[in-house]
Amino acid sequence: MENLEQMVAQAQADFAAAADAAALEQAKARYLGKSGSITAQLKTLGRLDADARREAGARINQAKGLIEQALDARRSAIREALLAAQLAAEALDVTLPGRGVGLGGLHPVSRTLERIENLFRSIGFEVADGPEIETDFHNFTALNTPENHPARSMHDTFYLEGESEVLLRTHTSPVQIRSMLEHVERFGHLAQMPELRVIIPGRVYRVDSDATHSPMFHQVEGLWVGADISFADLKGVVTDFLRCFFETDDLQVRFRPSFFPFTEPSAEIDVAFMGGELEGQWLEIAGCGMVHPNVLRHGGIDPERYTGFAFGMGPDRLTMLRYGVNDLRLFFEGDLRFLGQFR
Ligand code: 2U9
Repeated sequence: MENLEQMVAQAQADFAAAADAAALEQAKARYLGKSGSITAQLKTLGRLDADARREAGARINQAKGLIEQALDARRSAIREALLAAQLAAEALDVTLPGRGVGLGGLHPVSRTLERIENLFRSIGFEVADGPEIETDFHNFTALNTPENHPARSMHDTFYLEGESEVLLRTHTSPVQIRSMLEHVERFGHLAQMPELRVIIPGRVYRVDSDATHSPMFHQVEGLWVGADISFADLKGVVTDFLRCFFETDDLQVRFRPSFFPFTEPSAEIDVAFMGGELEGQWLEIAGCGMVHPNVLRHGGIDPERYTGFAFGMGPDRLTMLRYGVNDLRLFFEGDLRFLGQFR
């Protein structure tokens, strides 16, 4: 009979060296399998007499017990090591703060539009909108644009394919024409028509594309028509609006004579800030004027009885000035590191 103690020691060493469950099962077979060495020992018992068999049987079974114990211990150790590795791999630090879903915010130009709308609403203006695909009449003719005016050319205006009278509006002014016509239809039969006060924010289109011009951009236009509306009203409303918009009473505003087909007289509006980087510099930010009598007539309003003022500005540029941004393209690149600062 082989040395059982050596066999047990060898089995314990083999089991300890088995790196995984499969290697351990192979090692087990060498001792406890059908042709394993312990099994072979048990087979020799039949050849012994009763006393010797009892004595040898007890010793072999004790060795077998020790080997089975070592096997179980190694099995548990391998299972535990496997579990520990799995837990380590899937480790989750539940004490870390959550990443959060992140709330969206309004685009800075949308914030400017909301701000302009709210300021004008507070002095009795309505906000209106209208179609971006317009007729030549509403976009040009009703606005006193001469037949041969360069703005009407295909170099400056997008026309719908095969159409000479249907185009993408080049300003929001056609909505003002529509507003006047609607207003007259509603109230024109009265002896004294109520005042019309409306602002129109929206997208406009021009054939123009370079670093500082986009073929689509935004405009906000305003119109106030009534029995006694003067250029003084225009100056007061626009100056108050600009001081509220930029949140400073120290803003200088000047009206510089200009020309537009749809207003007479017309002016460019310049502002100068009293502090900051742009201190004292005149910056052109809008255009305005008294609505031309021909334009009032196209809107169904009698220019002998009513007058009105109108103005137009670019909210993209106003947003740059309000937030001190010096590159227009930043607004339209969609970079959240930039846009996230305006929440
Ligand atoms: C009607 C009558 C008159 C709107 C006006 C301007 C002057 C003007 C520009 C400013 C910046 C366009 O976006 S911009 O480039 N606009 O200079 N707009 S008066 O006049 C109107 C509009 C409608 C019925």
